[in-house]
Amino acid sequence: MKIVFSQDHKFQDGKSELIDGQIQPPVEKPARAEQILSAVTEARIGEVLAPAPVDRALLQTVHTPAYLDFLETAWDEWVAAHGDWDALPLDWPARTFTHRVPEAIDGKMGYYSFDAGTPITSGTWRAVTASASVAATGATLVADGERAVFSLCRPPGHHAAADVYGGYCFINNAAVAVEALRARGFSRPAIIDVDYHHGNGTQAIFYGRGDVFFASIHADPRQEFPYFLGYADETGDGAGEGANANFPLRWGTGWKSGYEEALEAALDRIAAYGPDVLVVSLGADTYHEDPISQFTLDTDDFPRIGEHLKRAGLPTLFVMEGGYAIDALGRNVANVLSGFEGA
Ligand code: SP5
Ligand code: ZN
Repeated sequence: MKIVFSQDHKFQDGKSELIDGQIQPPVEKPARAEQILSAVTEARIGEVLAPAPVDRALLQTVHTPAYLDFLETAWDEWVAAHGDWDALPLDWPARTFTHRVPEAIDGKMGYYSFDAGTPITSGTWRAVTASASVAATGATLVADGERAVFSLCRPPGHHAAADVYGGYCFINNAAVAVEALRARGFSRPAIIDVDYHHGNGTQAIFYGRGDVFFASIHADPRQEFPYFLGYADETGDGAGEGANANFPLRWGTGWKSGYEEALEAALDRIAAYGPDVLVVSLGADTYHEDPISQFTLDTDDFPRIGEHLKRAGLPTLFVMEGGYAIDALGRNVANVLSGFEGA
């Protein structure tokens, strides 16, 4: 399968994230994409193509104009206020507060974010628009008739909602891909999110709509980030009722202890929806050695994910999300893709 990749991912290279009460070097770093690229090249998954630039109009089918303006200008406003250091929010409009947009950059960052683990840097806007272009170009290739394409996106996207960033995500690449596919005539896209964390942003973007199905298999939000979305009783709203399916699993879940069963159940729900194209939010942070995650999949389990996805029998776009066990990340991702190709 063809691979879409942009070197511009490297412009998102933060100095710090707040994790476990400490300011630490970011878990989400450029070496991730480099490892994945070298592993898929070594595994001969397919030709690597550069993306075409993404249109602002396409981004605005997913995100609000005010949010995109904020992301584009946040770094300059932050530097003017505080100097040249990663921009991290510190205050949020929790219950009891208004939801006005303040003038101060710190207030705007709190308004538009949901965690302090996602630094805005000098290169964030360039990297996140490149990542979205990788997703959009992958969608174009699928619309042009490719059976499957891998959009090697970085930064990831599935935690980002219409006007909220967090979880290392700024622009929701999978949602951008869905809108690009819809613009090319697909009318019933389904998304399956196999990242370890719930795809809260993607769910929120499509929650009120019946024309896009969203299924997510992830760590139980009672135990795990993002904590406040991803429960099994979230089934969609209004026209979207029945078009959202969450499969939360407990810490420690492995292939035979719940993961395969949930994957089959999610794919059954997708088949019942009757989609015409599949977008896979592909995270490899389900791996047992992932430094921030608590599932127990092994390297040999990842091809099985690809095999199950292939059986859906749909044109398929893989969009890269999380995965932080840097030494095994590339192999685990390549294994999903080769499992898909071989099935
Ligand atoms: C795209 C993606 O995978 N984003 C994940 C963002 C997770 N951020 C919160 C991490 C909290 C980790 N807590 C456990 C740390 C173990 N020392
Ligand atoms: Zn994740």
